Amino acid sequence: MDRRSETRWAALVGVISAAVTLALAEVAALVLAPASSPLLAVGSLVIDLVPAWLKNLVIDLFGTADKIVLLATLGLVVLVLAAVIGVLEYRRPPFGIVGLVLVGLIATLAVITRAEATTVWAVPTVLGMIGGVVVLRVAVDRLHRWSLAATRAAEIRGAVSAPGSAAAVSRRGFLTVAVGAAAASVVVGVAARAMNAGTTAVNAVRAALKLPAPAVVAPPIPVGAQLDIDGISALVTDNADFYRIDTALQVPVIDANQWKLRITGMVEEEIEISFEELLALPLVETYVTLMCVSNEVGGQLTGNAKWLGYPIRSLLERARPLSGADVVLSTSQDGWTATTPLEVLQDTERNSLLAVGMNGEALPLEHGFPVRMVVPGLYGYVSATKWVVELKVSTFAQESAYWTDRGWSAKGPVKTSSRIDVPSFGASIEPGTVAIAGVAWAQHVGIERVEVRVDNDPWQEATLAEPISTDTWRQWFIEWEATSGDHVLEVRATNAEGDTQKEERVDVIPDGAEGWHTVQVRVA
Ligand SMILES: Nc1nc2c(c(=O)[nH]1)N[C@H]1C(S)=C(S)[C@@H](COP(=O)(O)O)O[C@H]1N2
Ligand SMILES: [Mo]
Repeated sequence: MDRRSETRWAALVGVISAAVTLALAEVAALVLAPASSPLLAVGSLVIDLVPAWLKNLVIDLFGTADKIVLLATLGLVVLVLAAVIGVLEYRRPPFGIVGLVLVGLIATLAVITRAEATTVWAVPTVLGMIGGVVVLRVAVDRLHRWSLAATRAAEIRGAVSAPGSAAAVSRRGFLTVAVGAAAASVVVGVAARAMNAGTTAVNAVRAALKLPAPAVVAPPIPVGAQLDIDGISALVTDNADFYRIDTALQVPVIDANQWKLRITGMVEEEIEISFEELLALPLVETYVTLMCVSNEVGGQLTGNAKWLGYPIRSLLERARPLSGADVVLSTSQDGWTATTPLEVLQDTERNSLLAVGMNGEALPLEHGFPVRMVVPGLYGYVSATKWVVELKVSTFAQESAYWTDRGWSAKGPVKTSSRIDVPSFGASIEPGTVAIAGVAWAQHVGIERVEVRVDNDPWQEATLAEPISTDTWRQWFIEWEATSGDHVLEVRATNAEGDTQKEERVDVIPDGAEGWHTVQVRVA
């Protein structure tokens, strides 16, 4: 056997050992705790450690596919590391094993530093690592034997492929281990991963859940709020189409019957409330447009839904915040945090909800099942905590949160924005009467005016559809006589306080993008 094919086989052995490690860990995680799976824990650690600019870049480039990109990158890194470990163990034993143990220890560290982790969470990774070391050692031994026999056989010409020859026997010995380990780890690992991600049980609980009727029903959507224009954003976003942004590689799977929320910190009385108790309270239904601070001008990281929940201010009333408190630090099951101004949550004019329902169903798992926060007028990163389990009343001076630790502004009021939905960027259209249409929002303040400009002509005032409320986006349109040629369409909105969007582009960091959405079209 030549050196090159030896190296290739050794690299493959490394990859198989890694597969065994991961598969064993998945199986053990299945028994112990789904989130103790090392691959996801390392992924989550990477999410927490990458610098803010890189994270913003990834969200910018890949939007809601950011997690797939991360996992693919991680997979590639694992593949390369594994191949190197295989070759090392073959050429320079025991450095392959040393490498595998090192990587395993780093993964173990990643697992046990997760927010919900306990020390037993280390077990899957350590077990996997031991299995990987055994397979690595055995397979490398057999590869040596095969290589030796093959080289010897090559010296006695003709004997290479003779059945029963030493070369054939040792080759079979190697392949049995390699193929066996590879096949077993793929089958077992994939099955265990699927079951770990398995939200089956909780999905069943969710599907069986019957949400109570609201005590305060959302007023019916006004006639004329939804314009009949092809391509305009739906006034109410379907749950399936609703944007999703979070740091959770694996959606936290929470049994609603086990869920409780604690109100702690600077309060006269700490409170604990179960899901059942929450559902028994008089629930309020309200439309709120949610918005991500990472949304670029013209971006899609916003959606409007009908939420069902209990006003957070009423719970706070029970806990009685102490004077001097000015913030609520909310924490999710998986350790994500947000800081929300206390006065916003206590505002009697604003329905900040502990939400359990979204568009008539229980919250979808990826949107925070069983309970999340929804606060009109603030970006999601300072208010919309999904899978929420604790509200700590405190002070801004004492607390910081997930994104504010990473350079984003402590306060995050939504900025007045507008978006052209149709025609879409780069569209080719026929000359004649064309609708230019879209949505505009200034949550909790309201939209007063939307204007459109074509090719630097004077601004024209668009027709506004009826609003649902000041907490939701509002549709608008103008009719445009499109003439042949290339055109630039621009939009700007004015909120109910008379502030008009400024032209100057401002980046999303630290407190949200600014600028006019601009669309180029070609009229044929
Ligand atoms: N637990 C948790 N809640 C979270 C986040 C998160 O990463 N983890 N992201 C926040 C951000 S940045 C936004 S914009 C909204 C998005 O909510 P959605 O995914 O339901 O649209 O959730 C917020 N709540
Ligand atoms: Mo966000």
